[in-house]
Order: sequence, then structure tokens, then C-alpha cells
Amino acid sequence: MLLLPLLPVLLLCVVSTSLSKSETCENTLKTCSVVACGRDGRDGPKGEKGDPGQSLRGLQGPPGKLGPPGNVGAPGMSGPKGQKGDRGDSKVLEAKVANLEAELSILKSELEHTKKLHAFSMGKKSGKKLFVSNHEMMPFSKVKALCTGLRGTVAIPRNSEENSAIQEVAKGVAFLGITDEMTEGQFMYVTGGRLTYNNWRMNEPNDHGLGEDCVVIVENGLWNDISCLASFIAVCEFPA
Ligand code: MAN
Ligand code: CA
Ligand code: CA
Repeated sequence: MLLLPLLPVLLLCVVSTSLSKSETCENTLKTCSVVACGRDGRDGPKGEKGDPGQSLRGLQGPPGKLGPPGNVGAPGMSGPKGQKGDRGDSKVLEAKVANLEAELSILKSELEHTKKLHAFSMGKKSGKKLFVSNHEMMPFSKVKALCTGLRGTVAIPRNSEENSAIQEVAKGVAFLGITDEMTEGQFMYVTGGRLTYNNWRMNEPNDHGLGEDCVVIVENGLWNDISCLASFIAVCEFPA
């Protein structure tokens, strides 16, 4: 029904196509709205890339790593001016030094005098060691610490005279600065070196019981080896 009005045009197209074989389909399309041409042509070339799409953006990612530290800044401004100092008068300073030296000289001679008086009061004999005791009983380690703290050492008799002096000062059983803690049976001075004088009691040293590595001077001035952990009178010695 609808084709009816187009019938003359269709007829014309079929006629013109059959009349000229060289006439292209393209040209035919210019003149004809409906065409009955030859077979389908090949695919055309690929078209240009299209514009980006309009779909939703993805979620924002996590922050990036901390960048490297910046350069050191320029030095700050200098601070305010300080208060005016004392007058650097060298004459005043020289006088102060002279006064201090004079005072020091007096103090030195006073100290020497005090030391002499003190030694005399302690019964110190000229050219002889000084043995001192507070008559306190304590283990050997405490005696050592006490004497070194007083810039002295534990009493050591190097001869019978010193042995008697220690015996008199101690007025009881006292530790001597002698042990065989290093090598059993080899008694040494705490200040170093092997014994050059001894006054052992008969049958001593015997390293009795669990062992005895310290030495005491007993009331009659004789020596006995004894436990270092037992407590006896502390006697310290100070140089002659
Ligand atoms: C006795 C003797 C000593 C020993 C003491 C220990 O007096 O065997 O040699 O040191 O006991 O207490
Ligand atoms: Ca011993
Ligand atoms: Ca003993």
C-alpha cells in the first residue's frame, strides 16, 4: 500500500542501474532513497579514540609518604645586649689573688700544726707508723672499706715492734691486713706481696672448718687464721 506512490521511482532506479553497469552505488544513493545494489563492502578503517567517559570518579587514595626535611633556615637575629660587667681592673684582681695566697699560706701552716697536735694526741712516735682503732667489731670487708675510706690500710705488723703496737691499740682480737684468699695457704699482705714476718700461734694457720682465709692478732699478740665473715676489731694504719 505504501509502496504504491513510490513505484515510478523504483522502476526508474532499476532501469537506470541495468542501463549503465559502470554507475556506482554511491551515485545511485544520491538520486535514490531505496537502492538494490551489489554485495556488502569490506569493514572501514578504525575510528579515532573517543573523549573520556562521564562515569563517577573512584574514592580518594591514602596520603603519600612524608617528604624529605627542608633546608636549614638562616640564623636568627642576635639577642639583646647584656648588662654591663664589672670593671676588669687587673689591679683589683691582683690584690684579690695576693690576699687569697696569704690566707692559703696561713691555712697550710695551721693544718700542719693541727696534724702534729693530732698525731701527738694519738701517741704517734716520730718515724713510726700510726695504728688507730675505734674498737668496733666488723667483718673483714668492712674493716678494709673503713680504713681505705680514711686514706689508710688495714693494720699490718712488719716486725715484732709493730705487732706489739697493734696489740696495744686493739685491746682485743683484731683483724690484720693479711689473707690467703687468692691461693690457699699462701698468705699475702692486702697491699701486695708475701709475708716477710709472722707471729702464728702454735698449730696455726689451720684453715679450720669450712676454711679460714683472714688473720687475727689475739690478746697475747699471736696470730690465728679465721673466717673473713666473722667480726673482729678494726685497726687501721697510716704511714710513718
Ligand atoms: C680454734 C682453732 C683455730 C680456729 C678457731 C675457729 O680456736 O681451731 O685454729 O681458727 O677455733 O673458731
Ligand atoms: Ca685459708
Ligand atoms: Ca685457725
